[in-house]
Amino acid sequence: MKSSMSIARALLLLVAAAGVAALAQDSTGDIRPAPYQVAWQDLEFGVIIHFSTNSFLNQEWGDGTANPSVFNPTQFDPEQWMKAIHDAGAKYVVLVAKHHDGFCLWPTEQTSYSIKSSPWKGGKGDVVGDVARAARKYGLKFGVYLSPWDRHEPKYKDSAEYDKYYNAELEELATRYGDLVEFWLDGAGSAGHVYNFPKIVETLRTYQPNTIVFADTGLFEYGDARWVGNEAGIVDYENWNVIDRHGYRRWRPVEADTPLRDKHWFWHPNDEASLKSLDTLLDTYDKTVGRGAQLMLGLAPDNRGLLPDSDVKRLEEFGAALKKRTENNLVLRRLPDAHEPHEAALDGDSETFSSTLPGSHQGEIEVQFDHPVTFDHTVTMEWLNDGQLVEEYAIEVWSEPDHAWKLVVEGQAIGHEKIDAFPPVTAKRVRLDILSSTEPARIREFQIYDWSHINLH
Ligand code: FUL
Repeated sequence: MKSSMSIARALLLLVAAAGVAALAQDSTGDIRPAPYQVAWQDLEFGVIIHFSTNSFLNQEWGDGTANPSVFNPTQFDPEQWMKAIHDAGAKYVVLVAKHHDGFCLWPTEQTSYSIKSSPWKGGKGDVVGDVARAARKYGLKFGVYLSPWDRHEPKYKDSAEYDKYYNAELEELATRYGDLVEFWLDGAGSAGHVYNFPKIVETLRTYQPNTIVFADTGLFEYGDARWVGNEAGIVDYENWNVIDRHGYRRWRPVEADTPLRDKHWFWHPNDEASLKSLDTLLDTYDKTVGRGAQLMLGLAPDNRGLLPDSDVKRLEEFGAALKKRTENNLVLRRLPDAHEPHEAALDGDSETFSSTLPGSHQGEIEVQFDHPVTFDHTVTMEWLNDGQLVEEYAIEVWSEPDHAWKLVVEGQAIGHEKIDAFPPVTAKRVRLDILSSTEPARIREFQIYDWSHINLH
């Protein structure tokens, strides 16, 4: 059964109109994603950019006393950043518009502690505007990080006064720079401070109804996506999109943020040794995107206002390697089957999906070849609009001598995408075995690769 998403959506509408219980909500929350959440999950890979007074002062956390005069990049060129980001294969950019030191990268009317007071472009510049424009020029979506913790602003001492200040800053960002793909609500440094988060989210939503609010679990109820819990770029658990906090269940996909230069979000001089290797980046990708999460890679323009050449080169290598890995999907060389029931899961097109039989909680998607193929990775994707339905699955190969299916790998969550790695196996028949799904499984893609034999360097 070949289903296209648009047909499926139309069917869903019919089902909804008929009031069928399939669309029921959990009594404590909606356990399916909102459309803007699945759209965001499809982006898979984004970057977060840290560039501020810290970039000129060799520090990670400014204390809010830096003189704005230090901010003076001589070769500021966000298009150079965007080209590298685009080449890496990332789809969105979050710019830190204000970090914990309180220095604002746009000409805000709320404080003079901003680029207006810097020598850069005679105080007439707008980093946020320039970066947003450059991102869109390269087809990248744009979002912002506005640190709640503010170590400069005197109003910070008074929660109610600071809430007004923060809301006014947020309103500027939410109204001046077009659609925001993501808004980072970072909890760092804020322990003990009381914020009016309902009001903050209300301000954002008034102008940006479809922005993904990223929040750590402390701010769970306000977020649309959650922090992975580390900055190492690893999802180290079964990744379910629905999580529970005190009986409050919500669809909260995970985003894993990790910097390109180990442990450094801002640029530091003489720091090339911390640049992550291509192998590390690929491993990070497999442990984030390959475990159903978003990867958010931290990039740090230097004090010239450029991404360092070494970082640009690494980003290009990363993008080229990711591309090369997807070039030889062995499934596309399978034997044709006129009655292929799962063509849509095998067509290499993640815009289509195939369902297991109505009413079923199990099912198989089999691929046959005319000669044995050797492979060591599979990529499996679920269509999530109706929820994360697969609870347990296996990849198996047919053993001719034993006349039986042999287990290659077994897992639980698939989610947006699951990359499975295993020692090379050789077989003429391979199958994805859905061992348990809450409703008929919807599989967007089942792909088979031999990655250990391609040169990614
Ligand atoms: C953290 C911050 O404290 C770091 O400086 C950085 O901005 C990182 C992305 O988030 O919470």
